[in-house]
Amino acid sequence: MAAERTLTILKPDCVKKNLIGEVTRRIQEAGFKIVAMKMVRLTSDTAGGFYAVHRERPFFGELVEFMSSGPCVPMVLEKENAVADFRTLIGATNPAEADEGTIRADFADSVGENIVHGSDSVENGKIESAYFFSESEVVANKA
Ligand code: RTP
Ligand code: MG
Repeated sequence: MAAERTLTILKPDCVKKNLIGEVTRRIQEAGFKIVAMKMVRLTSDTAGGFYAVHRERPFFGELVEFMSSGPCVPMVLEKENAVADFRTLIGATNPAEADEGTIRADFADSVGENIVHGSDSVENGKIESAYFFSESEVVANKA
């Protein structure tokens, strides 16, 4: 059976701070295999669609504005227990509460601008991966 997958996005702050390499290195060092990757500039509509679950939250407008403020780098990652292990690697949503040595603790400025996204369930990982990647863009899906 294929290992579990999760969807991450290196958010616009990660790209602006020239941290694509460092964050990707940490992800790979932690044992995640990158099976899809691209750089995209989200629009308000595509950012809002991705985070539609947060539509009614007070921070939604800010979130959409931030996520469409510059290019970002979505990736599909594969590893045993990928969803939970990735959220451990990135740390809590608010970097002030994130464990020492996590990606958000080390690089994020605020709860809003927190460097990376990670899917919160296997099911959402599948939905989120399909939001960015067609079947043929996920290399491991090819024969
Ligand atoms: P993500 O979905 O990006 O991986 O983050 P998460 O699961 O740790 O947090 P979630 O509750 O899903 O929130 C999604 C993103 O919304 C922004 N946010 N801002 N200003 C605020 O209080 C606030 N709360 C959340 C963050 O960018 C968060 O990652
Ligand atoms: Mg979330």
